[in-house]
Amino acid sequence: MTFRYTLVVGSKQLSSWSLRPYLAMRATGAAFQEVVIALNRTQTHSDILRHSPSGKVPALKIEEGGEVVTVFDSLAICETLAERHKEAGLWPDAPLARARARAYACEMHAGFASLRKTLPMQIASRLPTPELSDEVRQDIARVTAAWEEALLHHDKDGGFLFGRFSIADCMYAPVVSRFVTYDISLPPRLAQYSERIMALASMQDWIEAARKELGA
Ligand SMILES: N[C@@H](CCC(=O)N[C@@H](CS)C(=O)NCC(=O)O)C(=O)O
Repeated sequence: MTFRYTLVVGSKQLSSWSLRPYLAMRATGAAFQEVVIALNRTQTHSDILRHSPSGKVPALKIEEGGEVVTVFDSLAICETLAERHKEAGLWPDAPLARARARAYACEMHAGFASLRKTLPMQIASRLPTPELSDEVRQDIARVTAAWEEALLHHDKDGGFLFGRFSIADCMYAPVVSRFVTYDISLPPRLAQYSERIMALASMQDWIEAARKELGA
């Protein structure tokens, strides 16, 4: 059946939630149109509501068989893409690795509020490290411990958290970018992982678009 995708995202410099399904979409190789909504403007909310009933981006519109379905929420979009494009292998094949990868993705989706607040995504910028509270340090320690543990098991299989690039990597890619932006140093294995994520063609394209938003 033929289908058409439109991915609605927020400003690329800022919208960490939008980056996640964008990377998943790019990993499927499927064609898609993109609508970028500028965040932090007076009209942002009404602009988003024209596309997404949740009033939040990202949203994925799927036109198929005479129907248009809007999937909102980053993780729901990633899950939908994984199901519709099984060949992309967006979740690990092995059931136990898949279970762990899901736990990683959900932990990111639901948590790390202090880290997200103190180190907001500004993907095309390089900024001084701000004062880090104990809560932020705890978030950083938990993220880095989780990455270490996954990479220890799977590094040799492809260099991503669960070997092959997966939704777990999509979910953490904005955190990788925050560590780069705010110069948070990482141990060698994690620094290599960070370089691998930052070097993805999809990530580079997103960052280039963010630079253009800044007029750089
Ligand atoms: N849980 C949602 C969070 C989405 C979210 O908070 N998106 C922000 C942009 S990154 C947003 O749409 N903010 C609305 C606004 O700025 O008016 C998801 O995972 O997609």
